[in-house]
Amino acid sequence: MLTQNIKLLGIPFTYGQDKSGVRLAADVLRKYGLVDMLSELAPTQDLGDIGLTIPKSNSVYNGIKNEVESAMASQRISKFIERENLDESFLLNIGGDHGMGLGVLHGLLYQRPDMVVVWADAHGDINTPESSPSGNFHGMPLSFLLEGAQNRETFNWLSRTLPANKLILFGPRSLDAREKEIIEKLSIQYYSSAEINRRGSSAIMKEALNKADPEGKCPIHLSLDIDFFDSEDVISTGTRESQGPEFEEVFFMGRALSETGRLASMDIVELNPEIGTWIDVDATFQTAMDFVRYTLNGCFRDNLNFNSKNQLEYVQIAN
Ligand SMILES: [Mn+2]
Repeated sequence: MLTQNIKLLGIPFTYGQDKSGVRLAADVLRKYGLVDMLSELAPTQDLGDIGLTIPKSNSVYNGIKNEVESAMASQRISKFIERENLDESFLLNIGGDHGMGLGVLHGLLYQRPDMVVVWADAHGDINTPESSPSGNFHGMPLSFLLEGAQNRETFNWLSRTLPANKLILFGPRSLDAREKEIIEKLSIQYYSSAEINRRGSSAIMKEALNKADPEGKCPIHLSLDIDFFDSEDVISTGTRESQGPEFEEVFFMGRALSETGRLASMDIVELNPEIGTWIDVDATFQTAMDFVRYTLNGCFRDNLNFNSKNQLEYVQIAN
């Protein structure tokens, strides 16, 4: 499956953690020229930002902060993605915090039920509401996708789950004890940053994809939490962790995925322009731009006849 064009979607989801600056990331990337950059690679349509205007209550219910808001926003994201025609489109989602991952993947599973998910992150994001030390929803989206969580009243609209063998956890180095138990119980593929630095992203990714999809047929989704980068390399994000992958290994991961010809969607989340000095913010957003260009260039490198004047018309979504 080869995608022919790019759809860009901003998802200003902030309910998964305490810092509101993540809502601004998509617009900051647009100011950095993201749409023009994408348009040089393939016809690009900017779908605008999904309107997530439910006020944040900061109340805790059943172990989750902002449970009702998170559930409503997740459902809205899922519905939006279900209804979008993605037959020939690469979907690029800009967060928002990583709590948006539940709605994104639930929507994408409708379109691409056999997809493989690479979750590149300093953390596991696989806590259940019961196991989470913080109650922050951005540490839970994977547990909801794997187990369903339909038993929770606010999430009873969930109708799809991600098979555990289709998930690859790439780079976590800060796992809670209960998260390790869940990963072992479900036999989820898991590669630490230390292993990435020892063996290299490319070799590991080939092995991991081969295990998840031995026939090499399934579309791939990359969910990149910018805190996957080492805490020295990327500053403007909410939960930095040291001992991350070498800077270039992150890019090699992107290239290894694009070279399969099956990378069909990607999230970039947890960019926060309100954290750090302006120099930190600039470096962080430039790094995100570089990663997107490097990776998508690999996806669309065969698109030699593309002329950027073919750019699809800009459409502002109605909310
Ligand atoms: Mn994350």
